[in-house]
Amino acid sequence: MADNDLYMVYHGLLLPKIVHSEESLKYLENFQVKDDDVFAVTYPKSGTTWMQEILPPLLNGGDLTSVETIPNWDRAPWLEETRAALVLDKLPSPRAIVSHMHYHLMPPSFFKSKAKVIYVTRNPKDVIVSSFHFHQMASFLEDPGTFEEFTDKFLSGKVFFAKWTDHVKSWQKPELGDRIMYITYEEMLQDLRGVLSRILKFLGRELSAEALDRVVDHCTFKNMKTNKMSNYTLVPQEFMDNKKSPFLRKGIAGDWKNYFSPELDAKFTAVIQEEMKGSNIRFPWDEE
Ligand code: PPS
Repeated sequence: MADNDLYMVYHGLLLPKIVHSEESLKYLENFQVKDDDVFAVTYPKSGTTWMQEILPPLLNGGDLTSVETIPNWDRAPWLEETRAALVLDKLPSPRAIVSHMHYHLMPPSFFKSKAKVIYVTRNPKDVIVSSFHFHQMASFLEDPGTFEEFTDKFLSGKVFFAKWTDHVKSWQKPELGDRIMYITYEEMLQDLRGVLSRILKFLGRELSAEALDRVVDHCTFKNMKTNKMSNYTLVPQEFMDNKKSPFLRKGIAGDWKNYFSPELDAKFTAVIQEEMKGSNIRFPWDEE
């Protein structure tokens, strides 16, 4: 059972009460999406903070001021969180907005708008390792227990934002046409500049080669880790204890191999494969 003191339930999703409330979800439901809004949608631990670093400079001609002076949660706010009502209406357009929402829980105005979406996926095995450490360092999340216990919760969807497979499948929406672009965390690791060029093209924007180089350099793991506006060290230790596990922890692909026994790997893979059956989505990690 999930801890009622820590989580609220919204349309079947467990949401941490520290940043979600009845009011924040009403705000989401009534939110007026603008045609030039750009959303980065992710299942938690798939590259949200990275996109909060990438999108603002791509949308404002390469200016790094906002990523150097404004915390990530105010620079590209979560649509569903309590900060949204305080900052989103004041953000200059085009706005970068992030969300962990499943597709059908987006506000009605989203479906009528032309707003674009960048959907970022990460190997669920690395997602769960990242999430396991996050649950250990964040006092507003349930104690994850052992890695095996946490895997069971993850696979049964008894974690914040529910099942990874449901989230990913919910955003496979051909009707969104050229409003949506799919990228993976792993592609960003392999060729950040290439992915940023693709994002610029998708958004119909351009940057000089030098400006793009500066953004790419700023968004490397090494540089983000030392950026106070993005590494969560501004959050009091009682809420996030970066000494237990830094929020920007390892920033690599394949760390799951250090946590999964062969048996756990077989079980995890079988459940994910079964639930993804018939979805026609192929990910780079499926071949591993
Ligand atoms: S959250 O809580 O949903 O907002 O978390 P999210 O930001 O989606 O995911 C956190 C993981 O993303 C890693 N990260 C990066 N990896 C590589 N390069 C860059 N620049 C980068 N920025 C964030 C972060 O380290 C978390 O992954 P782990 O595996 O825990 O290191």
